[in-house]
Amino acid sequence: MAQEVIAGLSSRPKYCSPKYLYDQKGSELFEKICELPEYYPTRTEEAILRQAMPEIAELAGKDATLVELGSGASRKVRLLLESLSVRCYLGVDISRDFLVSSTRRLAADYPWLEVHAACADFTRGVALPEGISPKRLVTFFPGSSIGNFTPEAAERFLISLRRCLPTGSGLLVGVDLLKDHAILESAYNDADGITAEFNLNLLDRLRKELGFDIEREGFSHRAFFNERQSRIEMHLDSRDFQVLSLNTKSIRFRKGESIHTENSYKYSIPGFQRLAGRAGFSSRRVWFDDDGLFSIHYLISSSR
Ligand code: AVI
Repeated sequence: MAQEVIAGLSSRPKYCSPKYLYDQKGSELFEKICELPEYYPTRTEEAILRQAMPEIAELAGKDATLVELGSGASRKVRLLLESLSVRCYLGVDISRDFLVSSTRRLAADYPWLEVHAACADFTRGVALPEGISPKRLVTFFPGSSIGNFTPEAAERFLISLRRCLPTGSGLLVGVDLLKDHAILESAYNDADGITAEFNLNLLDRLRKELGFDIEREGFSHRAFFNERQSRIEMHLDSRDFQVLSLNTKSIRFRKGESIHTENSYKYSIPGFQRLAGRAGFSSRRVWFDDDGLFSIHYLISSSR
């Protein structure tokens, strides 16, 4: 983490991988974001899932193994566990304590389910742990987390995922859709400032875990829609000129210079299907809400 963060802060423009937003506090703040009135993706995706469940169950078939990427609080997967015929569940998340407590709760609530947890950075690729060799595998990647990759990285990620899945495996993936910019921007600039807290928490983490002399008071949260790139960008803007130091390393900030902390790409349905197709996944079914806010795709991995 130290190496990656220093490399990001030493480059121009400065950036930090969004995966570092998710320590225990960051994961809790993200759960709060999901409840915000402005943050439409979570409730919209849940409503689509509920409606689509009979069809998803049919596509997934009997006795499936369900792998959830970025499982977080493992809330949405409960909808699947209650409607699909699932024998085995594997939650994968980078935030260890959060993962352990949420998969423990799942194991207690569904005693018939074989529950596994893997603390892993799935952005580096995915491999199934030993002992899991499913006949039918469905990977669940909700929340439009795929939008936090650049399209090129999303394609590479899907290719690496496909390579470790048996041919014909299902991928159920939530994808946020392009829409009115005002709706998008307010989802990342909520009135209660929870998204700002989530972003600024990264600085607390750099101070506590890496020993940076960095204070959140020196920065402010900024999020906007970049139309050309079709993405929301989240930044931490330096309020003034400042020099941060870590051991012998010093990092200078101009007033207004930012750390780019996250991209959240927004797709059209055909645009995402084309991307998935290039990665060797064919589209079986896509569901979306009446307002066209969010989509859920059921894709199948091919053999190539
Ligand atoms: C996890 N990910 C899909 C969220 C998003 O919308 O890009 C993270 C987030 N960042 C700010 N608000 C939510």
